[in-house]
Amino acid sequence: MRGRFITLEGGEGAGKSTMMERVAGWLRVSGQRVVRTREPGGTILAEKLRDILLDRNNLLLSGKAELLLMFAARAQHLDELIRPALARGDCVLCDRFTDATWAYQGGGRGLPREDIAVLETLVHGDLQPDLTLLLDLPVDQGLRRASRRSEADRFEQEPPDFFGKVRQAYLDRAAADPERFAVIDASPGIEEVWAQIHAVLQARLAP
Ligand code: Z5A
Repeated sequence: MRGRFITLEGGEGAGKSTMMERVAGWLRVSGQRVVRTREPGGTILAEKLRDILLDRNNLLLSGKAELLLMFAARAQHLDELIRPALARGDCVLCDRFTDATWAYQGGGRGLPREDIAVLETLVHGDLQPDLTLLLDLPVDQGLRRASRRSEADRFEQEPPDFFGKVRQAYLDRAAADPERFAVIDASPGIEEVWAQIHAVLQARLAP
């Protein structure tokens, strides 16, 4: 039986990396082998594409090229890491996946939904995450947190309006598929956010 595929999503500074650690710990304690990974990236080749995508000097990268590079990285990631791990029965825990493309390239950049849908089908057919934890918080709060952490990458240089559209696109996707998504209020402190996620894991994944 294939392993579980779990993704974490959210805007800038939502706390995905912080919560990945705890989710991975919970899964291990509940007896699962866990493969932690991220997008764009997750394999040597896909991480090279990530470098191009996040490099703040690549200001001329077009929206269409950005979209294709996201899916190129994803195709490599799926073939080399995600699908083999799921086939072994491992649980794959991934920081962002195609919902991020719908949110950033679809919502933020306003690229055509039909183009994203075609690439999604081409690259992962009907493979979708079993559970997506969407960490939601107001844009200004997330940007403040992210700015404390590191130098802005190419996406983080976008105006607040861009991130407002990203947030809305995520919330729309979650509302359209409540069975897969769990929306987490990521605005309180770390322990409170974890308590919400822990409750979702217990309710949806506990043996
Ligand atoms: N992207 C895309 O456009 N299309 C796609 O298809 C995909 C991705 C897959 C990848 O960046 C970029 O690629 C991303 C979208 C785009 N845009 N950007 N930038 P990423 O995912 O690697 O980086 P990120 O989204 O910017 O992650 P982040 O800023 O590192 O956020 P995070 O992982 O969600 O947050 P964190 O590192 O856990 O926390 C940030 C800081 O806040 C840190 O100091 C924490 O200690 C603190 N923190 C965390 N939680 C809390 C709480 N609850 N209270 C207080 N402080 C907290």
